[in-house]
Amino acid sequence: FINVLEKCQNESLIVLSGCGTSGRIAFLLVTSFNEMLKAQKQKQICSYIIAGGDRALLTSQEAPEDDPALGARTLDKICAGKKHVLFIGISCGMSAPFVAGQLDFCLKHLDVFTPVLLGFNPVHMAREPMQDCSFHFKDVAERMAAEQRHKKAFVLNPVLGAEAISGSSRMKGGSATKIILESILLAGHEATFRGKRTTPEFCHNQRHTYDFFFCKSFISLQMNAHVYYIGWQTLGTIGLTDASECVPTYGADFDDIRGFINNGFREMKNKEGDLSFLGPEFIIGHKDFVETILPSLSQNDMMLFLFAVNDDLHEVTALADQVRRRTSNLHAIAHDLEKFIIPVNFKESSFQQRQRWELSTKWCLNAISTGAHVLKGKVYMNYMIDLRVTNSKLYRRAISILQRFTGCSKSKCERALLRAIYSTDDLSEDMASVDVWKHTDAVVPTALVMMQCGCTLAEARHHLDCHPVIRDAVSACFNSSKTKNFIKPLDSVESEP
Ligand code: S6P
Repeated sequence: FINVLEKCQNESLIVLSGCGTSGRIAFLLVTSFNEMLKAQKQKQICSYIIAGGDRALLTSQEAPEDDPALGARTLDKICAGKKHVLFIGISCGMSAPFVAGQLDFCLKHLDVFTPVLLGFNPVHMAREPMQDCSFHFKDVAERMAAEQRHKKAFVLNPVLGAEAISGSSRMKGGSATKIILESILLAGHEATFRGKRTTPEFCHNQRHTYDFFFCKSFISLQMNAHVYYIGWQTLGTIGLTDASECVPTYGADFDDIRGFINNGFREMKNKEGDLSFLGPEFIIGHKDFVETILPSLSQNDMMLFLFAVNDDLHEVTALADQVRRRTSNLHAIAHDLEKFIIPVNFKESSFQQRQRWELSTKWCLNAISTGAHVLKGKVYMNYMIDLRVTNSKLYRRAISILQRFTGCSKSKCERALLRAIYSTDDLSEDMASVDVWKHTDAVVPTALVMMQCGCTLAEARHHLDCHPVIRDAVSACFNSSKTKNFIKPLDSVESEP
């Protein structure tokens, strides 16, 4: 890192890249770090890549994650003309083909690139075969580890307790990614420009706020109302990120939980600029909120303001006044300077302070949206069974969830999943051979019910329709499957109370 910063800065670049949440964290870190460099009148030397481009900052774009060639091409393009590139590829599960393609590209051009892999699995557990590709993630990770011996490449893969066991990067590695890369960026910067070594100090978890907030947010979701995060500066980005993750992870609608940021895309400072023309999911400014959401805001909708004491508090108060006229269901995660007494030897810069606020806000929002979806019944026995099967990773995850609950073979589970995906009880041979994971319907619960009860697709769907809460539908299926024919013929099923 220091090497890249010290070299001629016009010829050097630091690139952070990832898919989904890993790409969103890359974006947040790069924009914040560049802002800090700009404030210090230094060259903004960092750049981010997110699979699927800037639209993936706000919406789930899981399919480009499967394309290693696209990853390599995108990296090649942004590094054109550079002589020294520090590339940090982030894949929490050490699985994303997009990132593997980039690391492979770097390994072939070690004269220019210093590749770093950040993930939370041991190298031997990195993902094996990849679709349409002559190499796979494990192979790339092993080549990285081999180059590490010569200090040509680096693998950062701490296995951090719960980081490795959750099914979603927002919980699995997003926070650790942020902590580790912030430490590296800041420590490298301090060492280069100030000649000192630093160890950033991290914040406390504001856990006491969680219970209250996620009960409130659950009530809103359960009543088919909404949760709105209204954030300022990077806290707005944290809100947007948390909201966008709920769609692929819980099969949520994009407007169940939504984020808004002051000044919209101007504040985001993303590469592709204003994307609001792409549709309602890309309407993100406070002004947009006031114009499009506020007039129909109800008492059941939950409002959560995210700001710090150094944000424009007049603006915060003015917006809060407007909201209060429509609902009293208004809450805030507000960061203040006074409340913490930080010992002298832990004195932090304003940049570090902001990082601490971002991290604690991320934890609060992850807990709030996770808690709300758990209470809403989107999780069964700790598994997020209502996931969207939109890429190869999620396709595999869906099959392994089916295996775990039914105890059936992989091929039997895959066939049930395909029946649900193609909406048919009669699978043809070629149905299994195309990119099936480009489907966005929530199909895992349907396949689970079909398998557990040995019923048809129509009967499984009817069973799910009778139980609007997914967890109840699956529990009922497992509790009753000992009783043969528990799913009654379609025309004799009574409606649920
Ligand atoms: C978010 C969700 C995905 C991942 C993405 C990258 O909660 O789990 O969007 O962020 O698939 O995963 P990874 O393991 O390569 O960082």
